[in-house]
Amino acid sequence: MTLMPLRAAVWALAVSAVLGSATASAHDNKQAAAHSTHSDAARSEPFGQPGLAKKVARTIAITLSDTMRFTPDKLSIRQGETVRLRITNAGRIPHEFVLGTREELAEHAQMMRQMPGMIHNDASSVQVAPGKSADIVWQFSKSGEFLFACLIPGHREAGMEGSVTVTVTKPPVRRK
Ligand SMILES: [Cu+2]
Repeated sequence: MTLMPLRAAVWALAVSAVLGSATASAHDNKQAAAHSTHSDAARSEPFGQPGLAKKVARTIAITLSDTMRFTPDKLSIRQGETVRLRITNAGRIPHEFVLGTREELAEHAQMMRQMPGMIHNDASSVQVAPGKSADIVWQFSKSGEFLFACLIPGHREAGMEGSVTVTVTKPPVRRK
């Protein structure tokens, strides 16, 4: 359970930076924690790790819409592949893209309900303003089934969720 407090702290920092002082004061202690652990930001997650731009194998364009959908909403990735997710908000209201395990997203959604207006911005999540795009470069170093969702209250519930399948690829057969 060391993961969640750290992420909570990082997000609280982002919220403090964006919202007014009334909210910021409530997060001062977490803000300090976020500073002290900031160098951990590039660590690996159960669903992979931040990728290097020079290792990007392909770019996948994902559109976020006010109909509470991601297009596409299913991604297929080979284990080890580094991809650039180019996330475009085609709607008129803010949306976000948060990548994670099913369990993590459920916990994050709970936090969002407690802290409305919270902004997700770290290596595996981004909030995108209407008409804007943002990139996430991610290496899917672990196989499995993962999710992405918009955790703005009400959006995921309305269907704003997608899945990532990371498949193990066999090493190439070497012939002599
Ligand atoms: Cu949304």
